[in-house]
Amino acid sequence: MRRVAVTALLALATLLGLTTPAMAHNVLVSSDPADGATLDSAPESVTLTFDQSVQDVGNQIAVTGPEGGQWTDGDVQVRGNIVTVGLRPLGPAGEYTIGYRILSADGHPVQGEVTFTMSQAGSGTSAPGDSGAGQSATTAPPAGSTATAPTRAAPSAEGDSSGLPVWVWVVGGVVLLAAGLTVALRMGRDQE
Ligand SMILES: [Cu+2]
Repeated sequence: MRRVAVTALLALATLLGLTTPAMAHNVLVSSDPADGATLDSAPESVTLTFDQSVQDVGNQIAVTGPEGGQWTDGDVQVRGNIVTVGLRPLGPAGEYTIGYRILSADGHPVQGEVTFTMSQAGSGTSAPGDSGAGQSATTAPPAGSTATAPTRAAPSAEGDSSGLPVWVWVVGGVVLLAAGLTVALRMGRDQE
């Protein structure tokens, strides 16, 4: 009867072991500029480094200045786990917010923010027409929005798996374990 409990434990361990890496979203490891950095000269680009490869589909980085303008220049580039975007020459001193939304290796979008502060004003001006159609693609979407994600970035499989949150797997594992132990205990009692 011990063997049944051991089998149940092994099954649970296997289940968690196999599913945990596949379900883990990308995590931002570092950035340049670093989060919270104070700079006296403007960076020419933003680099975000993640712990896993980023899928090169529909990634967005928006850099919002202290007065609200947008400061990215050009398209977002992906190289493995590194995502970069160019910057216009920066303008006013103050806090800039790097908002990102990238497509995780597991197919889920991951978004977050990094801020840095310019201690001295530059001579640049923010991108014109912040509300224009051309700029909306580089503006960070509101939390929870999928409207701006390209359709390719939202395959039905993504919706399916995101509809099955981690707690379902955890509860499933616990139920499996409990069932295994119950069977093991019952069998033990029957034999004694
Ligand atoms: Cu995920």
